[in-house]
Amino acid sequence: MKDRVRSILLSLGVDDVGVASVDDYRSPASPPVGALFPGARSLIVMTFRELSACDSPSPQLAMNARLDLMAFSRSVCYQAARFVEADLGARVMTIPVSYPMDVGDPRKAGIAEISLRHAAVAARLGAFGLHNLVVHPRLGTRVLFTALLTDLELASDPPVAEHPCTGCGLCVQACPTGALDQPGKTDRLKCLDCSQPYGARASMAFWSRFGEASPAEQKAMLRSPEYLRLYQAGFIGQQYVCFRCLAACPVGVVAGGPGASTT
Ligand code: B12
Ligand code: SF4
Ligand code: SF4
Repeated sequence: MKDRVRSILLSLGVDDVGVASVDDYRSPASPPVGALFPGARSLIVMTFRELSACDSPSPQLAMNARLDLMAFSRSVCYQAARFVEADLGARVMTIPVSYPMDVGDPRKAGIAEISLRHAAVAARLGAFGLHNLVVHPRLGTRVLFTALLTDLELASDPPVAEHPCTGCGLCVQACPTGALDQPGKTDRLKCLDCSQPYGARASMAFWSRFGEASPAEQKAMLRSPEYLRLYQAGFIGQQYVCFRCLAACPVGVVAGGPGASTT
């Protein structure tokens, strides 16, 4: 059964697939799986390789590749879910790359329904590196994850042979805001302000200043680069302008090509 699921997912374009029994998924900050899907037994975790556009000095091109990957992985995840329901007769829920999240509840700030890093570790697709991201032994850290939560009973995959993070520290040094300086913890707000500068916090700051400005100042504010960037984010959705911890990790990256190519 597991081999059949794996081979269908690989044929859809997933770069690697791992399976975890729900009992092996341990993410202390996340909600219990049973509260999301009573009767869930397994997580099928999909790995998608980032393009080398994450090396680009152009945030627009780097983000465009991320949007491509998010659209592709969403489509593949949905197709995989339909296969599991229709062909295997199981119940299934799809886990998104990031959004939607419960952004209105301050107790859940930065916490998704399922932590895909913990799911990937449970599915033996890699291990946490010094940058608190998961490093895949072959594809490195330039990967995103999605997952299916299902009531199919599947055993966890065997563990990865070696810890893929060498401890070189390049990822921590690459972070422009020191968000990774404390081992095992990402400073969420430092990272957010740097990597997603057109998100909710920036929007709130803009509109607070707008409310207190004179009519002439308001007119100027609506023609400012700051407003135009927030406006674009409003219809594109969240935009990352920093990929440095992810791009700095040498694991799985072959030097010497036009940009970096992965094995
Ligand atoms: C919210 C969120 C964020 C928040 C972080 C909030 C947080 N503390 O997790 C912010 C905006 C800061 C963020 C930033 C980034 N994110 Co983000 N994010 C998410 C999201 C949507 C939810 C994460 C979550 O639920 N966290 C809550 C719980 C799990 O966190 P936690 O228990 O506190 O665990 C943390 C620590 O305790 C530590 N940790 C836990 N156990 C262990 C064990 C060891 C040994 C170590 C060393 C550390 C460690 O690592 C965790 C990270 O802080 C996930 C998608 C998802 N559904 O999982 C993507 C996700 C984690 N993000 C991802 C990425 C790529 C990024 C960025 C590079 C941005 C970008 N340009 O893409 C940066 C990297 C920041 C970094 N180096 O940590 C990827 C990671 C892929 C990978 N290879 O691991 C994910 C999985 C998206 C995806 N679908 O692939 N993200
Ligand atoms: S995404 Fe950028 S700001 Fe956030 S932790 Fe990584 S390097 Fe630092
Ligand atoms: S850059 Fe070095 S320390 Fe950071 S995750 Fe990769 S191998 Fe580990």
